[in-house]
Amino acid sequence: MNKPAFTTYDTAWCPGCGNYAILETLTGVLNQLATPPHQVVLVGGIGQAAKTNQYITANGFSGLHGRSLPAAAAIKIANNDLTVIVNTGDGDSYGEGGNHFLHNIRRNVDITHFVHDNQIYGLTKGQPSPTSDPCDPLHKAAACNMGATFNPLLVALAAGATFVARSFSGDKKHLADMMSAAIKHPGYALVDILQPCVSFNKVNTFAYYKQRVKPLDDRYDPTNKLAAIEKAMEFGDAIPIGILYQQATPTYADKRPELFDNTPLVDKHVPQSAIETLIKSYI
Ligand SMILES: Cc1ncc(C[n+]2csc(CCOP(=O)(O)OP(=O)(O)O)c2C)c(N)n1
Ligand code: SF4
Repeated sequence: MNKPAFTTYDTAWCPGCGNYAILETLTGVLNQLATPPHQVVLVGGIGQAAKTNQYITANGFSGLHGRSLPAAAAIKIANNDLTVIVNTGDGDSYGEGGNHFLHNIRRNVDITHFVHDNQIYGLTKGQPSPTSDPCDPLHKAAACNMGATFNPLLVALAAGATFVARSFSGDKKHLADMMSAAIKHPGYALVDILQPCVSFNKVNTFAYYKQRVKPLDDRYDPTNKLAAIEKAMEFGDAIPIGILYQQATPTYADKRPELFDNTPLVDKHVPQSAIETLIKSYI
């Protein structure tokens, strides 16, 4: 049997971490898609989830904390032939990278964003992240939000995202379906993946999510934005998983055809005189 194109390296994650299932599922999904590893770029910021790109045999780029999305968008704009996938945490995506999260959605560059959402900052040992549960007298976890908990799916919908989904690292079949659909979606695609952190989140555990996740039923219409907004507000005893919203909308490439003709930007010939004129215009 041929060796699969995408394989993994040893990781530095804790035994039992939800990130393992995400790594394994992503590797399987990439092997099923026809894109060869040299045309795939995995991007991360900083954090445990952000290390994913270091553990798969594809191109990788690690940005600053919170800066995975602008790097990913720039890579895609520079070379439209590449499949660009971000794997990073809830803190990196919605906290430090919150501003990029919002404005990247508006641009609708064709990149995929997998958020490993463990509802805490894992790498820095368990501080609350934007998605941590609200603090209440019965909350036993050290990490909880004194303010309002951030709802990433609702915010993504409000900002105009055209692919918004949730999955769970404990359901690999569901996760593979979501990942595959998100990568194929033209435009920015968000999958918020519930990912237990076994070392620092003792409340939102594997069993906690397993009990609560409920796949959307077959009658659910993912093109109905108002229904999606309603679904996105459900997060408690029942947590809906699946594609909450998907719509075909012009992408950044559709709106800037001069940048995305048959020759990727990175391969276009720019005469030296044009570069010199540009530099002189700044002096
Ligand atoms: C500008 C900046 N602020 C803070 C940090 C410290 N820091 C590193 S990772 C991290 C949070 C990671 O949490 P998350 O993105 O949820 O990923 P996880 O480790 O849980 O996968 C923080 C605060 C940093 N590296 N850079
Ligand atoms: S600290 Fe948590 S998120 Fe990080 S590797 Fe360990 S279990 Fe996973």
